[in-house]
Amino acid sequence: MIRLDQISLREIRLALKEPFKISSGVVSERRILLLELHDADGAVCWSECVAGEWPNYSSETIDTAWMAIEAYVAPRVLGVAFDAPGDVYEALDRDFRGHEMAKAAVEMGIWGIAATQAGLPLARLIGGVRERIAVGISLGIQSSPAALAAKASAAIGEGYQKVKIKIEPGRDVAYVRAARAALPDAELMADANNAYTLDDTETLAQLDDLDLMMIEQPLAHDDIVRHAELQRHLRTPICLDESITSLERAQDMVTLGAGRIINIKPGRVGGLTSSIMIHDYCEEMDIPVWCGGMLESGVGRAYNVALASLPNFSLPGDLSPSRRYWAQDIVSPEWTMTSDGTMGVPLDRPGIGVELDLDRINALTVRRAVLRLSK
Ligand code: OSB
Ligand code: MG
Repeated sequence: MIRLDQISLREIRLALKEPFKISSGVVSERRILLLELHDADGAVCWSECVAGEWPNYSSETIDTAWMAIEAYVAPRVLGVAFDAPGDVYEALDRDFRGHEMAKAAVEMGIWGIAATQAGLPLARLIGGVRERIAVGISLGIQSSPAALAAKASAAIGEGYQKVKIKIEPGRDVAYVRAARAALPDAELMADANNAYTLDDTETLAQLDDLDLMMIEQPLAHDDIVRHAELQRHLRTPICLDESITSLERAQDMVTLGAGRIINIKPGRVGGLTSSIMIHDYCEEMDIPVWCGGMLESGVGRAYNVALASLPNFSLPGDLSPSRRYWAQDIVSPEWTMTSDGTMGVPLDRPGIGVELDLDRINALTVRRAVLRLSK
């Protein structure tokens, strides 16, 4: 049984090694919302809310998530007894629309608490089967096709099993073509973050000649129907990211033929239970899935790694090692990748598998709140 008696929120600032540019915005320093959850029996676990600085990926931001956790999520879990962590998703979904990232941060932390209580690694508690997971890299929009080709080649040289190329109108076909010319055999894909409309079908169809694994979220962030139309004109599989916010949206994608692959981000779908439901459904429907990323610190990464150890996560995730993002992560051990492009799933200890560097986190903290049951 789980019954939380305290959730501490804090915001830390962590500078990315280099700015990360996507079609809808650029970020140089992450504002990261960390949660420290306390169970009444003494178990403690940390989690991370993946909401960004601006509402350019989804409508949520770190500021809306902070407010939503304080005002709506925490009151639904503090002091409430849950038999199992799998019960939390429904309790947060009922008569409570949206705010998936805010909900997910708490829901995932409760899974972390449950793993700690059970004495199991989180990956095992959720049914993970892999000891190592395949790692890809997501490259932000670069200044020129040549700069992109150089970055992509360096990444393949380091062992990454997949290179994802961010594109936007005017920085698409020529960029991807340059990467393909440099890397004839590499697993390449593109991610448009909603930058196109059906009027761009001809441009997107040119990518068909470049042998991409998939094109991620070319059309609007909440669209399914137009993606189905676009998929009819493309040989390359469409992968949906932003549009898949729940199991029902995954079912819509499959029913309408709006895509053939799903990028699962637990923050986007309301947590691990929802992620597992989407994973299981896709496995039944023969839809491969992979774990997306939101430039997480080592805390959020722990949950992604556990999730990616499930059987149908058959494609490399956006799950790069700590050093790809940060001069120094906030966890130990840091997340590392071996030269075969894999990352180990921590299986040697209960819980999320990493320790937090509290001194460092305190030094990086710019805002705190402690939420308790008001008695
Ligand atoms: O669309 O997958 C995306 C980062 C922020 C917002 C959206 C996306 C991304 C990434 C980063 O691609 C992947 C990573 O964490 O390495
Ligand atoms: Mg994406």
